[in-house]
Amino acid sequence: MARSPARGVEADDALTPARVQRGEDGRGTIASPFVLGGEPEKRIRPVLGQAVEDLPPLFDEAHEPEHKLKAKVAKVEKKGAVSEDLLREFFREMLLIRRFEEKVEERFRAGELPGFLHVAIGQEACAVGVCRALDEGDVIASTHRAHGHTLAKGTHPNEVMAELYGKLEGTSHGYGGSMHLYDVERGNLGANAVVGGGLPATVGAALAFKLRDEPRVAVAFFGDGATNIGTFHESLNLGQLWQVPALFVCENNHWAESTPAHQQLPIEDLTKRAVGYGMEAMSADGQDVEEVYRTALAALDHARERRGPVFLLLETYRLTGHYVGDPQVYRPKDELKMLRETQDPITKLRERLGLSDEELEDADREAVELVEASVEFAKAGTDPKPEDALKNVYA
Ligand SMILES: Cc1ncc(C[n+]2csc(CCOP(=O)(O)OP(=O)(O)O)c2C)c(N)n1
Ligand SMILES: [Mg+2]
Repeated sequence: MARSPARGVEADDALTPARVQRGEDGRGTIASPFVLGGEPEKRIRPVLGQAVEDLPPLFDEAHEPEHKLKAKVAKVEKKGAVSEDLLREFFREMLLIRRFEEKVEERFRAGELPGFLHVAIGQEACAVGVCRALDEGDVIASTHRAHGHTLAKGTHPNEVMAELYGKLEGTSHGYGGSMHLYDVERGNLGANAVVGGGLPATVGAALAFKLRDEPRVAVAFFGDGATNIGTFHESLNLGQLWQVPALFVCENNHWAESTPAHQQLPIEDLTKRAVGYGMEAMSADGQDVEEVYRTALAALDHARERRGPVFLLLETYRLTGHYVGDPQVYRPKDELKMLRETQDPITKLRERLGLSDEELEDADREAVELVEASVEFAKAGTDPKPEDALKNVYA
């Protein structure tokens, strides 16, 4: 673990600015990451512990320097007010995610999809509201409930579906499946089967942005249950100490598997989690995509302007089981029915926009066609060769 800054040195100063010396291809060294007043500060060790020159050379294409994340980072124009046109786009995206996940459930039950799947039906406004507020060059890390985040971050449904079918054409070339959807090219650092697993990677990415003086933000999605995990606390602690441009998005759906909030959380207001770290906290109604979008914009601005990381709490609802096939015996049936009737983010937006039946049918047709095409694409995909099973295993 990195040592604290030397006494008398502000945490912020200790990390500014990393004088990054890289060639065009992103290779090169990070020389003296902690340069205070132009002179290396000897009492402070590099966070990474070891100069890059000391590391063994990279040997595999999979470890290409910086991947493609160093792409375009400049933010040119600020997003304006939320127009009706933009909200209609959000509606189409949310509907696409919903139809995609319903299809995933259907195909899983039909025995076509291997593995273990979690859908985020009911949480679409969180994925779309946050991802649409991002700038090009921002990155996200997702959870075990990752389909919506992945689609909202720009991965084509064909690639996501192909991954669920275990095909080479999938986002992780069939090696990952639902809980390991990666798309580094589109700034997606991946889904995570390990609860809380995405947070440390997010802090790492945000630290890199800070050290390279890039105007980018790294975003971690995670659930209420994940706020009980060590990596959550370690990540908030170091993220705040180092003042990295990170956004910690808590999707509070009030359940962790079959455990309700009151059996796993000692506090109701999860923004208090951030208080212990002195971190800025914001919250929004996670069923209202406009509110999520607006709040995420403010939070991202805060982080991007180097005013520190933000904890963003989204109150949301899981309008389905924990996993596909979950009989939900632990949950009152009428509660679920009531939530479906009153807390569906897609119905809410439809009402907000006053969409006609015709407009709804039009959007629905588009979503269904894309989803059907993704299934066709996936089924026609290539099965990985058994002899390649260990190809990308490093340890
Ligand atoms: C480190 C770790 N502990 C436990 C699990 C088992 N597990 C999978 S999902 C889950 C619940 C997570 O709840 P939350 O973070 O609220 O996310 P949600 O499922 O509600 O989206 C648990 C405990 C795991 N995958 N990883
Ligand atoms: Mg939860």
